[in-house]
Amino acid sequence: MDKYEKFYSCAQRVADEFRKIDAGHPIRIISHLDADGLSSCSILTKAMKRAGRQYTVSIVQKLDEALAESLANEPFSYIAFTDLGSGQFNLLKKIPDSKTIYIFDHHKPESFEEIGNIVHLNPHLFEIDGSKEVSGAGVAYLFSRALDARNRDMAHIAIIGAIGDVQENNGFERVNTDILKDAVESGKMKVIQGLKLFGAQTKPLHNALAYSTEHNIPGVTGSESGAIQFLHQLGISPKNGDSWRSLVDLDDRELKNLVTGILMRRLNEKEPEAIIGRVYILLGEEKKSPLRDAKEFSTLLNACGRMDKSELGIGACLGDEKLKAQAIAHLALYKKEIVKGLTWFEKSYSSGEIIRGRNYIIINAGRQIMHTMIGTLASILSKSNYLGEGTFILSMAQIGDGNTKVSIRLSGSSATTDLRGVISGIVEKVDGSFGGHMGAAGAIIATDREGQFIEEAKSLFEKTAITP
Ligand SMILES: [Mn+2]
Repeated sequence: MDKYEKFYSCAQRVADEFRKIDAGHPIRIISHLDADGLSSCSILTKAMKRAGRQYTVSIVQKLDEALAESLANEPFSYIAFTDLGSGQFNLLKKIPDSKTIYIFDHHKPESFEEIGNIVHLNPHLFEIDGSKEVSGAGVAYLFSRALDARNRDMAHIAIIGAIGDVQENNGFERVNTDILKDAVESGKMKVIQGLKLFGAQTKPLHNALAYSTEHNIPGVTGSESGAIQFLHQLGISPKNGDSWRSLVDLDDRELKNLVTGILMRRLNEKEPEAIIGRVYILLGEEKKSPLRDAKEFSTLLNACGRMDKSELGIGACLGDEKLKAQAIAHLALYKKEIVKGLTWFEKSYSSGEIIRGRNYIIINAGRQIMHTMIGTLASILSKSNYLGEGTFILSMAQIGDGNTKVSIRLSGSSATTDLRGVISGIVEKVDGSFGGHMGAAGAIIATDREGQFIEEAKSLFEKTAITP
C-alpha cells in the first residue's frame, strides 16, 4: 500500500468505527469559520443527516481553553472537529476520556501520540502534506464518502474548501485531484481552461480586468479607464445597452481577442500565460451567480464566516435557495468591511501610525477593524503591490474579551518562509496560542501583552533574512 491508500483506508476504518455509535447519541460538531471550515462542516452535517443522526453545530474562530472546558462540561458523548483540532491536542486532553473525539483535520498535528478517546484522521499521519494536498473539507469528505457512497455528491464542496485554503495552483496535488474526479463524475463541477479573473461571473469585465491584482496586465491593472480603453482597442464593447458586461457574456470570437490582447500586453511579464488556467465551475449554480465560480463561492463562504453569518454559508453549500440569497446579500456587507479596513490602513500608513521596519510592517488596529477581518486585510496587502516582496505583514486587532487576534503573511508570491514557525517563535514569549499553515498563520495573545509582543516581533523580524 502506498501512503495514499493507507490514508484512504484509515478513512474507511474511522467510518466503520463511527457507524457503530448508537443512533441515540447526538454528535457535537465544531468547525472553523473560514471557507474551508464551513465547507467541512457542511459536508459532515449532511452526512450526519443522511445517516439519520442528530447533531448540533458550532462554528468557532479558534479552539482554545475556554471552548475545551465548555465541551468537557456538555452532555455530549461524541464530539467531531472539522478543520480544527490536530494542532490543539494538549487542549483536547482536558476533555474527559468518557467522551469520544473525532478529528477531521489537515493542520499539522501538535503531536502524533495516540490517545485512547481520540480518533484522528489527518493526512500528516501518513506523510501527506496537509497544507497542499487536501483541505479540512477534503478530510471530512473522505470520511463521509467512506461512511456512505451517496456522499460522493458533496465532492465539489470539498474542492471549494481546498480553493479557499489556497491549495489550487493551476491544478491540485494528488488527494485533491482524486476528490475533484468525484466532483466531476457526480456532474456537480466542471473544469475549464480560461482567464483567471476574479469576478468573471459577477463583476463588470473592465473591473475584473482592472482589479486582477494577482496577474498584472500593463496599462490595465489598477486603471478602470485603461481597462475600458483596452477593450475598445480589441473591438469588445464593455457595455450591452445600459449595463456592463461580464467576462462570461463575451462570445467566442471576443474571448479569443481578449486572451490574445492580454497575452500581448503581458509579453514582458515573467510568465505571460500564467493568467490562463483552470477555472472551476459549479454546474448547479446559475450563470452570473456569485456561486457559479468555485473561487467566488469560497470568498462568499469566507464572508459569511467573518461576518458572523456562518449558517448562511453552510446553507449555501447545501443548496438552500433562501439561505443562498441571504449569503449573497451579506457579501456586499463584507466587501464594505474590507474597503473600510483598507481605507483605515492607507490613512494610518501615510500618517506614519503603522510600525514599519526594513522587512516588516506591524498593523495594530485595536478596535478599528473587526478581529475576524485582520487576516483578510493582511492577505490582501500581501498580494497587492503596496509593499516590497518579502515584507512580513503582522496585523493585530482586539477581540474584546481581553485577547487580541494576530495574523501574519509575507508579501509576494514566491517566498517560502514557514510563517507558522515564525509566529510560534514570537508567541511563546508572551504565552499566546498559534495556528495556521506555512503561508498564512495566526495567533491569539492577551491584549495587555500587545506591547511586549510587538517588541518581540520587531526583534525577530530584524534578525530574519528572507530569501524570496
Ligand atoms: Mn483548512
